Amino acid sequence: MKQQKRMQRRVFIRGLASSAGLLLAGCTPTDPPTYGNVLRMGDLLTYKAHRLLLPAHSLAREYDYSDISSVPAIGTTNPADPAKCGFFSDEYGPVYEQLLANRFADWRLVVEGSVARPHAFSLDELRRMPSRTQITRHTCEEGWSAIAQWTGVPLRAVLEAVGVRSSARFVQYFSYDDWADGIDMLDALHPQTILAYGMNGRDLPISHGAPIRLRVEKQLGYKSMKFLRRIVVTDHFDDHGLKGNIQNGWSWYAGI
Ligand SMILES: Nc1nc2c(c(=O)[nH]1)N[C@H]1C(S)=C(S)[C@@H](COP(=O)(O)O)O[C@H]1N2
Ligand SMILES: [Mo]
Repeated sequence: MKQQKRMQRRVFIRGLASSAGLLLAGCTPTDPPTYGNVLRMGDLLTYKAHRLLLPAHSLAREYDYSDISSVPAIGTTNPADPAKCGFFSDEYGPVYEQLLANRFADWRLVVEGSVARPHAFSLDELRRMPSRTQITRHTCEEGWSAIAQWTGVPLRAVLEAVGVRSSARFVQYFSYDDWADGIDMLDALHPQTILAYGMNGRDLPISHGAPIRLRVEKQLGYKSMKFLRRIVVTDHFDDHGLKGNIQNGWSWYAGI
């Protein structure tokens, strides 16, 4: 159903695309481009306005224990099961099933790209790093929001461990249901941007992205990718083509 809506929107967007291309000629090469997509031109303005006006690392509101509410599990709730997966991957679905069978002992988060020391982190390694716990509101683009407590390692600590090069501008991330997305370095280094392995004091449940999901508290819920597989630091923007959000009708920048 959702897939179908996205398709219709994509066709509409394509129709408008050619006329908008000219208007965007003024973008710099490192801006998140909108590829001449009229509906996405506002995103670039939002992005630029947020980056100009908001203090770089203003915190998303944090809540009290008593504010925690139930969080629906939506989108993919198990990448190994085509029936519970928005975009089941023939390549990574079976891999996830194996990892699940071994309780993620063999899971590794590859962190590579524009870094000095690429590394494949085990779950134990990440758990041994400094941790942060935060109670925040998850806001879904579909109109609901919910509050939960998340525990994990700040992405900043992981990036420091691999030694991000000074030319790096973006952090791209990939999941076992074969999504691809990215954030700029400002959001990547934000203190509340964490690789979460805990939710409400327990291990992150499968349906919410086990063993690790990203939490990007300054953007809408879909940027908080579940079932993380790989992270790539890049010097340039990447929209990830058909696997990314722009061509599926979603904003690349979804700041709130
Ligand atoms: N890998 C992956 N990450 C994902 C999704 C998904 O389907 N697959 N859905 C996104 C959307 S739209 C939302 S609102 C949240 C839902 O997280 P939850 O299931 O923990 O509520 O995850 C986001 N991250
Ligand atoms: Mo969402």
